Amino acid sequence: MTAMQAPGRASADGIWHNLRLAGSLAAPDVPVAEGACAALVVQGGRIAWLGPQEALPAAHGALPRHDAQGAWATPGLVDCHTHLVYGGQRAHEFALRLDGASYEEVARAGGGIVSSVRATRAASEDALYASALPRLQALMAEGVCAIEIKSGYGLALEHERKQLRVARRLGGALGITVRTTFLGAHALPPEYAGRSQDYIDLVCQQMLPQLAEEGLVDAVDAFCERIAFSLAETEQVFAAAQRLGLPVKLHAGQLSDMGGAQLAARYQALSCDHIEHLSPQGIAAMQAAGTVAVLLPGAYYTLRDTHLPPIAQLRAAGVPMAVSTDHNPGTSPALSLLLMANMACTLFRLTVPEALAGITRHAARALGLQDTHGLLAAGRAADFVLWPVDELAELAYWLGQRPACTVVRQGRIAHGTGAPLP
Ligand code: DI6
Ligand code: FE
Repeated sequence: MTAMQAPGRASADGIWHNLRLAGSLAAPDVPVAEGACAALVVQGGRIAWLGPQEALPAAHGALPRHDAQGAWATPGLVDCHTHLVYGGQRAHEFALRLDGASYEEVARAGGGIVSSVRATRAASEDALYASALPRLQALMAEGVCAIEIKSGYGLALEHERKQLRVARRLGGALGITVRTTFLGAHALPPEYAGRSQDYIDLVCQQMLPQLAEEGLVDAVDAFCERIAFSLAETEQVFAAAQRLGLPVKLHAGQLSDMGGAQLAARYQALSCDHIEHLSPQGIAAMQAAGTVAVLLPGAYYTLRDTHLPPIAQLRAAGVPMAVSTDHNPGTSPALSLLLMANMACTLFRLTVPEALAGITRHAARALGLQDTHGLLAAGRAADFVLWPVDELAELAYWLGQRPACTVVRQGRIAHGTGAPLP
């Protein structure tokens, strides 16, 4: 057994023993009873073996050992929907809404997304990087090992590029998997007022092809809503993405049901996000296309929404449900994925295993990372989190205090707030 090691120092190859596994977060062929004593072997930055401790193959016996001291192990958490890179903040809108203004009223009065666009355009790339860095670090301290970061506060080529470059830089600097999503069709920039089609042409014909060419785009998203873009405009963006071979996602049904889920499903969207307003036809289309439903309880809570997403129907249809922070300065200034898991349970009535699958397995799928992330399984990256809690349900239970954890990335202790772990 090794003594406590400093972050980043642990040898990558090794046996992590005396840990507990949740069945729903490990590969189905791992024969470990819920909470039984398990072991995990890391070799070459990957999980080489995972199973009941007593079945550990002798061949691995010589590797260094790390005693997890009975901690629960989960895959690295995945935050699959964020707008993490932006200028400024919008606390004044919070106050306006407390005074009775609605999100739509604030947006129509020149606040909302467009006010973050002004601040983002005014910020340098380095300033955007410096403001996003501690936000990402906060999420990572809680176990996030893969994250999606959208553009959409630039709304012009150079400013969308700036956001996406910052997202890539953050991934490189912090050693976390970052998936970038181009959200040029987030809102109509003020200089295109009354010329929505011209802006969509710009998005489809210039911004997206150019940014894709620069290797800055992993997926394409649009905001299909009465205060944003129509179904027909959204489809033009999807068609442009398809021409470039890029997967799509959609902000749909946040304020109203415009049929976005059916459109997204026709384009085999990775995910449909928000979906408080979603018809049975939308659910059926998502199920048939394998599109993930991304639930964003932080935005629901912040806007004091009362229209619940159709959880029971999604569950009955077998649509995978992910849970994410939707971190953004307007509707979800949330920097705790575990708090979102809590809210998904309390507000949306997800079960704890559903919420935990929502921030791991299904979130990975919403990013197209289902073969590498979100599950503890042999062959996958050795990204996992050790939680010295009595019950795994504590991850979704505590409010306003992070459970301690030790984050292991590529087999190395990346950081930890845990008790003297391994
Ligand atoms: N839906 C959201 O929740 C964020 N974007 C979107 O399309 C909010 C954007 C904002 O208000 O800044
Ligand atoms: Fe969003």
